Amino acid sequence: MTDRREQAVAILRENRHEGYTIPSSTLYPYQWNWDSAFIAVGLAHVDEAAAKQELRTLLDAMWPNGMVPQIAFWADAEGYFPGPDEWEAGTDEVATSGITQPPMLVPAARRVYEVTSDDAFRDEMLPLLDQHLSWWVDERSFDGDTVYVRHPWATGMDDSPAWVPVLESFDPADIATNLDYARKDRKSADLSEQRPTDWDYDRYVALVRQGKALDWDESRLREVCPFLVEDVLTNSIFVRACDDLAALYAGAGDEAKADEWRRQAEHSRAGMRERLWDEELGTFVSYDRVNDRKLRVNSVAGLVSVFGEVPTNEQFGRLRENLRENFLDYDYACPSYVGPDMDYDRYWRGPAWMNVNWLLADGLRRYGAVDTADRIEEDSLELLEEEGFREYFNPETGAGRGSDRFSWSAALYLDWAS
Ligand code: 9WN
Repeated sequence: MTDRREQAVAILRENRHEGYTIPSSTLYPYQWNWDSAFIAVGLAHVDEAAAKQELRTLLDAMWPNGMVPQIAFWADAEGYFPGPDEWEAGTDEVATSGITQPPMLVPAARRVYEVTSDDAFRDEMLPLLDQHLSWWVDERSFDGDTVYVRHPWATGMDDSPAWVPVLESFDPADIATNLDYARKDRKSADLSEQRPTDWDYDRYVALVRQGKALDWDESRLREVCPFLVEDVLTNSIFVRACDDLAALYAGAGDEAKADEWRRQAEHSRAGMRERLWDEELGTFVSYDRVNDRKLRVNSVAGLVSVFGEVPTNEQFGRLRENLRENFLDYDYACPSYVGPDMDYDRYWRGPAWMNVNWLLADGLRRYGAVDTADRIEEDSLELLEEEGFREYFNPETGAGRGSDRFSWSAALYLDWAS
């Protein structure tokens, strides 16, 4: 075992609580949705039982309506805002946040199943994953094809420049009566430069307080929430999740269900190709349903559409050109965003993230773009070898940013290095 591999295993062990793994002991002390999915992918290489348990615990936090929350507050912890009191959401079993995150847990469950060949695990997962993806279709889709989210935190790319026009379209004071709060995430001067701005946070908090005031009632929020966005990243992962659920059903011999989810994947892909493609930028973009407009930003999120095999061959040609010209022109692949106001050090406004590189490399291989996928994986491994398991990295200098001993960076290292 290399030193780095041993360290990755140690970080996952350190960050492990009862049945789940926290993303970071300094910044994120609870269970997070898509973090647990990436963590399970890595754990499957070193501790199969823990990998399965990670996903079970996440699904234990699923709401009766099928929503899997962004955060599950299984145990008290200090140092994170907004905590359980701020959200006032959850189930009889566990307090949670009131929003979700990209349904990465389905591709992760398929991965864990493939590594473990545990049919009982697959059969236990199937109805739960089905319930979750059905929730997206029933509760979070205007047209039955693409799905929407109602908070920037739900996209996983919190301060992506794509959200700025939507966040500018409302006054936080119009949707929340009380806007007092204290951030807990800027634990050092460096972190202040690497985390979202106060302007962003004011809007994040206002959206949380609006949701809480309406008891997280989906139908009421659909009427009044100013942030209803068909996020390209969420949709790409959703499409892949439908395909992966279909594959799991097919393996279990349930052809009818497999067919149902294959059809959903095709339908959602078609909706994305029709509404989210931007020929000029050469990528897929997100869509603002409240103001009925494309959010035309060259974010790595659009490139991750390959993870769901969304681009047609023609679209892939353009997207690959865009990737090569605009995203691979840095020492380290792949910046999260390129364009005006790109900031190499600030969160989702420029830095490279390991989970996105992982999704992108996986998708590029599906299109046979092996060299590009290799370049992204090699850069990622180099960053992790040189800087350690940081949360994100400056794409020009490679300097580690954000939290250290970050779980999904450790987990995905184990996947790449095995
Ligand atoms: C809000 C846990 C999460 C990730 C997100 C990342 C960051 C949280 C925050 O950390 O968001 O969910 O407080 O900044 O943006 O992708 O899941 O690692």
